[in-house]
Amino acid sequence: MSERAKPKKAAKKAAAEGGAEAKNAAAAERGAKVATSATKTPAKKTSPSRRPSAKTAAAQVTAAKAAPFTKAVPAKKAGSRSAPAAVAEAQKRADRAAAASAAPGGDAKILQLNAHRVDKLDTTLTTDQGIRVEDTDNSLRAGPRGPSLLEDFHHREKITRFDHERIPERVVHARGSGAHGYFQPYDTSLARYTAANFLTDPDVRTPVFVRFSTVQGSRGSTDTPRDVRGFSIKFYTGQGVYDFVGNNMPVFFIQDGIKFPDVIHAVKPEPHNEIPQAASAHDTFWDFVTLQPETMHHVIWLMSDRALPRSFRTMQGFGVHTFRLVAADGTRTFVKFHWTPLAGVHSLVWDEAQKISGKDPDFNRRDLWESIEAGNYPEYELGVQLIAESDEFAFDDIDLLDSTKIIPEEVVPVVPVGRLVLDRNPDNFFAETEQVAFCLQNVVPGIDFTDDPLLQSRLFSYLDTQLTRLGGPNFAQIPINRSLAPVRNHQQDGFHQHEIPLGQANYHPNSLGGGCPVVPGAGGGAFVHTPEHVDGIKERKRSETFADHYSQATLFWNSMAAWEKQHIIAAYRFELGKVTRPHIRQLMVEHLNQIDHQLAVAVAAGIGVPSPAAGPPNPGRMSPALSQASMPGSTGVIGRKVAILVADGVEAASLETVRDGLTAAGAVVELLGLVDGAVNTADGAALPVDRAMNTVASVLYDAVVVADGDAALDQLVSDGYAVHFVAEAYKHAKALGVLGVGDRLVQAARLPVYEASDRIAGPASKPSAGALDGVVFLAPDTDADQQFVDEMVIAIAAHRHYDRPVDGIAA
Ligand code: HDE
Repeated sequence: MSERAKPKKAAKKAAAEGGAEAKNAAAAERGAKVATSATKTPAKKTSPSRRPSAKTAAAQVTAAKAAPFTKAVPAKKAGSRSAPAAVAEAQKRADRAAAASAAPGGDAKILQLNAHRVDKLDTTLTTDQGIRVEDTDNSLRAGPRGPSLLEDFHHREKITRFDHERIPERVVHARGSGAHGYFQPYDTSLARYTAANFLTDPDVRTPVFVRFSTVQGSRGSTDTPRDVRGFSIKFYTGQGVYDFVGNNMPVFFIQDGIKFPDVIHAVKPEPHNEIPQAASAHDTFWDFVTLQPETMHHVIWLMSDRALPRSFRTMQGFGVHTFRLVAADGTRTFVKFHWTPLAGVHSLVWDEAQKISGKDPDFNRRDLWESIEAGNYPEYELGVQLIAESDEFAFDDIDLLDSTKIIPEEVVPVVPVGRLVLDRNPDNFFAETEQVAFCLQNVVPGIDFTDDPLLQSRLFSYLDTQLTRLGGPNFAQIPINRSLAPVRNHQQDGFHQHEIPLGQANYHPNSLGGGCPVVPGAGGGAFVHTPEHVDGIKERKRSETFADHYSQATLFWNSMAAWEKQHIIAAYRFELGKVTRPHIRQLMVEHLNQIDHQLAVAVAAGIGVPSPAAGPPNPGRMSPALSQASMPGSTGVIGRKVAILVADGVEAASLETVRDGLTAAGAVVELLGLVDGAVNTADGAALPVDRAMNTVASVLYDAVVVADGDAALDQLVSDGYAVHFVAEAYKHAKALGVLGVGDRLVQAARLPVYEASDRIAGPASKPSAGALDGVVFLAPDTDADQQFVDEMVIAIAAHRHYDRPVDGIAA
């Protein structure tokens, strides 16, 4: 809607309507036709089983934390801080207009982006000025062998544009992958706590853009380093843009943002030689860590499997800080945000992660892209931990403002409130994923900050960094960053201004512009900073309540399954084993001794450091929810990748039963031949393969099946690549399916599979179909059936089988 179209007394009118522009939220900018009310699409509740229902959880909170939640807060009278009904209604309409309609491709953000999409199909090559180009392969020259001429504007423009294609990469989180989707609350249960409509109206589907990232590496670095993962979500709500900028770990290295440049300098490649890329296993990181013990809790998370997500689909997201929810009546509640993937929380093993870095450095990015293309939409449940403001000091050992601490779920349950679905890949990496600008300060009414000193520092940093990265202050106009709610203010000019503001009045207050844009005031749906009494002495001092740096690291360690503990020990040994200064290793062992003596002893034994004397006693407290074992997921084998190894002479019947059965269960199954093309089956048919084995590797799959057929096995057992493929998959604890004489490959790989179980003494006594530590056999001369497929599904869905004795396997 043009400003010019407004009547002179627009100010009065807009005020009377409580922000008339809000009605046009989604269509505002370019007259795009958007339904003004969203299709009713109640969210399906898909909460993982371990989650309490909103009701029971609320009851638990009440019981655990007592009254404040349950106290009915008297509704304020008209004229108080709560928005007038008309404003609320207008806001609701704006939300719905901004929300996605149920039809794919019909959401408001897509419509907004459509206006910027450029299709090159059936077009003619032009310069940036629209002048048709005669020839783009030969520069203008004085004769075919003569010098190029300066007047060749097409040549110069083409080269100049190329010279300036790069923008500065993000100073952290440079490597990332993005996807579009939507968020939808399950019900109105949060309405008591927040005025943010997108969290409380189950009819509203809010379009989102999500970017996952690693922290340490450069833009072109591998997807699978040992690292924290970023989990950022831009919500295009009817109340404006809300940015959630979180990580896949619920705590952070430092307590005060002023230390951020230090921790990042320490972990990034070292300054003198720019080595190592995307890795924390080097002296400067561990030097910093050992001298800054507040890092200990986050570092043990970093040493855990959480730092090696199998997929962006299989990792959690956390807001890390305590934020606030603010209800329409002003009631404030502390909140911690959790995202839990429906596919479960699953990780790679470290050896695998390192190999993937070479075999497919785009592993996580590719997985996200391919999952969405295949319709296996990544899905996450939003859960909240709610703490009444009056309970701020109710936790003896946790300061809510300290981002190195969690609140265990057993103390305050996580209440499921909605779901996030990623269902569309970006059209263009640079335009969307690279240019998206997340800013922690982008909040909408109903969400507010706390005094967490880490959070406060971030409130400055994100806007500031975009100025350099995106070349000026107008980055919010870049299509991927544009709000769906109307943007009207007197900010102006600067690099890359895309709008043409009309009228004379570029200041407030004004009469020349009819007083517009109107300042709606607290009652007009505006964001109001939560009023809070502040009193303090100006000083550089950290609160005493931030002093404990070890007890939650101990809590995390105690909560791990045995295999998780083994992986953590191995990770410390690996990382510290790369540290060249003995005094740093020594000091780290002393810190570990504060966390758990056995952990310290185990790590010391691997890095040539003397075993420490007994440390402080471990109180043994646990939080079972911290273990990945508690989050197997509910989507079975959907999206899991399975390789079937084949060669000429393969028995087709069993193979096809297994392939079709696993595909029907949602797995992505690929036939790998020794070479590409097709293999001849035992009955003489040509069976196309998907890839040659040497173009991939077992590390790129979740499970491996060895096909049946004597002639096929003759070839597979004499091919080192095939033998290694199976051995490596077994070593990495993956499900293995062995059809008939496929067992010969298991034996060629010298897998200790038979010794591994009491149930089976040796190959001769194999059951006709049976799983053994994730290895499922089919007896020779038997056709695979549904039972075999079902057992494979169970074995694959379990993700990994860490009880296997794998130390002796050379792979
Ligand atoms: Fe960030 N962080 N951060 N961070 N952060 C950035 O902003 C910063 C912190 C996180 O996909 C930068 O746009 C400071 C915690 C993610 O584009 C920068 C501090 C958490 C992303 C910045 C922190 C995060 C960033 C660099 C300490 C988890 C990627 C590029 C006070 C809750 C966003 C950019 C994307 C990116 C600053 C700590 C998450 C420099 C100063 C804690 C997911 O502004």
